[in-house]
Amino acid sequence: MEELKKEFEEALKRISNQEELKQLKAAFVGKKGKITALFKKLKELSDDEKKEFGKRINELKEFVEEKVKEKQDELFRKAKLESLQKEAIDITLPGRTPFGGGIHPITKTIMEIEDIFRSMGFSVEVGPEIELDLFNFELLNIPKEHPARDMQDTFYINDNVVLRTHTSPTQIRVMKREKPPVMFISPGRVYRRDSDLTHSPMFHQVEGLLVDRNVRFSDLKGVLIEFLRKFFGDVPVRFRPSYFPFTEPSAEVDIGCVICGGKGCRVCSYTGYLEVLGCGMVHPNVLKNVGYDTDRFNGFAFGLGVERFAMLKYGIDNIRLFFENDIRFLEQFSFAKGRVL
Ligand code: 2NL
Repeated sequence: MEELKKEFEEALKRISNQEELKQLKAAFVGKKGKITALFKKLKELSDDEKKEFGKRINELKEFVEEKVKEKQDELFRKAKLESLQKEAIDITLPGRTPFGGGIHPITKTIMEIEDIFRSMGFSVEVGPEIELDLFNFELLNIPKEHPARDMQDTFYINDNVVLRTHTSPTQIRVMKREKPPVMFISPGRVYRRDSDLTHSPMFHQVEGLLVDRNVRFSDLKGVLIEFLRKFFGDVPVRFRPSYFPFTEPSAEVDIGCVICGGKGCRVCSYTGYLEVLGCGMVHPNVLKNVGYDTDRFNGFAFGLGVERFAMLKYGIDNIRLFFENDIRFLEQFSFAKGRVL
């Protein structure tokens, strides 16, 4: 037994992992173990000897089991420590900057236009994109034979319902709801059956309307020149006579080309000017159609295309970029772009 104990202690010193320990344990106290074998020899002894030897074998067995348990704990602690050291991560490394999302350039442009007009006292009104033909055309003094009403140009839901082709019907709704004076802009999506390099079937407009007593064309000029200078900076502005069914007189507004500075380039077709707005004094028929008294009230209105404003402001040369949602385009408007957190 003393030899067995020494043999066990020597073997235990050489154990370096759980597998070896398991084998060692089996070799001594397992079913076919050396100590287990001693128990089988007990029956060859007398009763007194049995008692004495039985006790000592049991003590040896308990000793071995105790040492195995200690070794097991030691091996476990060692393995745990090793894996902790091996899997350690350096938490002092700076993290990668996540993309923070951003505001779409069209939304950004609408927000900026809204801010400028709010600063001048205009409020903001929105309306439905699915509209009555009555509000989209009829009450705006657009006659039945007008080309804009053609199936070729307008998305018809049925004879009386269309996808709005401009945001003017929202202005009709507000005027029918509120007594004059009114002073607001209406931004939003509009739809036309047009799709090529420079046209998208869905695009965005901002229209403005002011109705009050004694409104003059010079009021319209003052508001639009102030707006354009706030949006584009210090640029030349010029008004040219034009025609719209819902305004009389009507004008189109040009600014000096923001791409070439007026020298002439492809964007301004070598004219030095860019057309950016349509406007005019609200046609008396439109005011009458919403129940306004044209002896006491008149007004001005204007409309602009948001995509065009955004393209000129951010130097974008293709309208499709706004609608393709290519991440490489959009991330240039992301909050976190180029910023280290
Ligand atoms: C353009 C031209 C314009 C209006 C829109 C308007 C609205 C009402 C009454 C009268 Cl309710 N006029 N809107 C007036 C003149 C021009 O837009 O070139 N838009 C992109």
